[in-house]
Amino acid sequence: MKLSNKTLSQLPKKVVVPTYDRSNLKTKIVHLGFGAFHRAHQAVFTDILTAEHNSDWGYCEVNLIGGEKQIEALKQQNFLFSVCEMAYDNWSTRVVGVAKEALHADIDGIDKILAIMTRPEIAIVSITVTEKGYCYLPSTASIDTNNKLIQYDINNPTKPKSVPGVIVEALRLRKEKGLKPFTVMSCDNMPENGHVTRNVVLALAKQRDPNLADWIDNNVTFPSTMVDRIVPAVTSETMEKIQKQLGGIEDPAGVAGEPFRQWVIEDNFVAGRPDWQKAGAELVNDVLPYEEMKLRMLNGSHSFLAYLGYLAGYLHIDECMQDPNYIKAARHLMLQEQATTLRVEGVNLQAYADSLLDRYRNTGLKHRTWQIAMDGTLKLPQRMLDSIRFHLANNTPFDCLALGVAGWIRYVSGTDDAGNAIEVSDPSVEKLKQLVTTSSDNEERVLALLSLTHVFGDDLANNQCFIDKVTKAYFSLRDLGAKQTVQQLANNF
Ligand code: NAI
Ligand code: CS2
Repeated sequence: MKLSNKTLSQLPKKVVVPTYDRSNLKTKIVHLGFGAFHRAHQAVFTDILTAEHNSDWGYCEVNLIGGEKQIEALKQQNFLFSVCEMAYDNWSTRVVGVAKEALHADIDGIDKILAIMTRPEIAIVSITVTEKGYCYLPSTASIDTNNKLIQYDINNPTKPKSVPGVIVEALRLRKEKGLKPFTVMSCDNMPENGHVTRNVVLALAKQRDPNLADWIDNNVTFPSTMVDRIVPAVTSETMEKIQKQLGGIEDPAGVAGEPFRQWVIEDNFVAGRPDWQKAGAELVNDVLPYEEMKLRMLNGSHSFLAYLGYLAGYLHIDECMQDPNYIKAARHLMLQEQATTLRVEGVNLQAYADSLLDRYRNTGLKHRTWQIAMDGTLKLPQRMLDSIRFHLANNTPFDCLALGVAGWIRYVSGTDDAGNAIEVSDPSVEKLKQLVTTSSDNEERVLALLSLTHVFGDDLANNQCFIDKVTKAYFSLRDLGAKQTVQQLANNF
């Protein structure tokens, strides 16, 4: 039996279910990217707001690429889905009721999606589509005109496939109909994610019609957000546990994440917004200091643990936390090499670092190092390289960060320390493979990978101090393996 309005009453009593009248909800937000994270984060904030403060903000959930099953599941279960919180062995569950509609571009067609986005009452288009979805170049935060989806959208602007293309076409239709625009809110892990979104949307609009670009520039806002909740990809084991939580009822759209959640939002909305602050979000004028703190301390240490952990055979983050050297290195990276680069005020960064390590220890999460290691070409810049630039400019040490970059090079070279092949997943995977196969496993390999200027920029690709440090760390990884290299590094702290 599946989760639905009919089966709600059969759920175990401890499961929190929507007690509000769902028919009062109005679709005012279109969300692009009905992945694991959106369900456990923005949807939960909005659900709490509805349950506790009578909000009427409802969602149309959209997937453009991938995630067909989840959209189909939503449609079959009255748009209900469950979100479990995993605190070690102690799980709790909430059924979220704020989704009103759901569409998939490949199943329902892009016209239906655009039709909803051009309803007058749509006030916000929010986004969680991974860094890849923005079709941008991380070194410059500008649109990647070589991206296949962008090229397609330039030639087929009224049937777009990319996220920027869909937003541009929806805004064009709104302008044509004389409708007010909506706010575009990215909730992906990029620094100044609003700025990146604005850049790619404006660039594509300009290509099409400079007047449209001007209208968007003058009328649409792109607030930045800092988003945080660890929500690992759902495995069949997680699915079984979710079903157990639901007393045997199935929910193919269910997810499970850690209990912690944080959302800092730039308060810049052109057509109103839910009172998310009543559900625990923080509305601020400037999100960047918070974004940088989270991206460098959390995501930077995550990526460090992911590369060095995976190479050493640690398949999950909580396994890295069983190794005292990995803990020491991650804490050093957070406090000595990342916190020192930040401008956030009023946050106890030592307490923040310790709370992150505590979150990583959660054995309920089973967060795969492989999942975090993916898409490194789009993650390294904001997680490690901006801090490295700071250290180079200030002549301060960055041994952990250099080891993180070397770990990535070793990882994308395709073999772990036990000699097993690594399945590298990255939008630039073909280029990475080519660079690896045409370079020998020495300085040449390091230089080959660092020559990716869309990742490292011209500055780092040509900085001898950076190259030397990464090469030294790379040699240690190649000759001693990740465990011993991390141990040697940790011995110095
Ligand atoms: P997921 O794999 O469950 O979902 C990915 C979503 O992105 C799907 O809805 C898919 O349809 C969409 N997508 C992927 N590539 C796309 C493309 N090229 N164009 C359009 N849509 C595309 O991943 P999850 O866990 O939902 O994470 C998504 C993003 O959310 C992350 O990349 C990150 O930026 C952000 N995030 C995730 C957290 C987590 O712990 N899972 C926590 C904080 C932020
Ligand atoms: C992780 C993040 O997959 C990754 O790259 O570092 O998704 C991380 O779990 C979240 O940002 C936590 O908020």
